[in-house]
Amino acid sequence: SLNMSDEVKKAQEAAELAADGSPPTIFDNIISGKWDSDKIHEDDLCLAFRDITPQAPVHFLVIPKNRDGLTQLSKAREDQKELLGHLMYVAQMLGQKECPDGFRVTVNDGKDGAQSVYHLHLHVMGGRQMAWPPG
Ligand code: IU
Repeated sequence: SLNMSDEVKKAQEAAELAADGSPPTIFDNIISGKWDSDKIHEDDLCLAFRDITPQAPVHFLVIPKNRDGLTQLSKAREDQKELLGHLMYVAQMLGQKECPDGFRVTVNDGKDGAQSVYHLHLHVMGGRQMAWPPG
């Protein structure tokens, strides 16, 4: 529609692209180091780096290094439960360090979730009073 925000439009285009064989995303270049990013954590399984368009004073993403079909949360397989738990554990570990008064962890899934990058990522946001409900 005419009122559709650019952000939602981008997410819808990305959803169509992802349905078509899930091409690699910009996050692969961040993982490989080909693209610069402000990394705050790295281990065998995941990487955390600051979002280039922060929505709060603290806003970083936690992503699996190996996407392995995890283009989005709803593609999770049973054998990935441990990895999913690790991502959430790292999110809270970094979150409470930077935001002792609390923080929000968000996963946008698919078109209606306004997901724009098809490589699973946990948003961690804080450093201010977050509002509810989200848009
Ligand atoms: P989403 O949940 O798929 O909409 O979130 C993607 C996020 O990735 C979004 O907040 C972007 O600002 C962020 N991001 C980034 O940090 N670096 C990039 O090079 C790109 C997107 I492209």
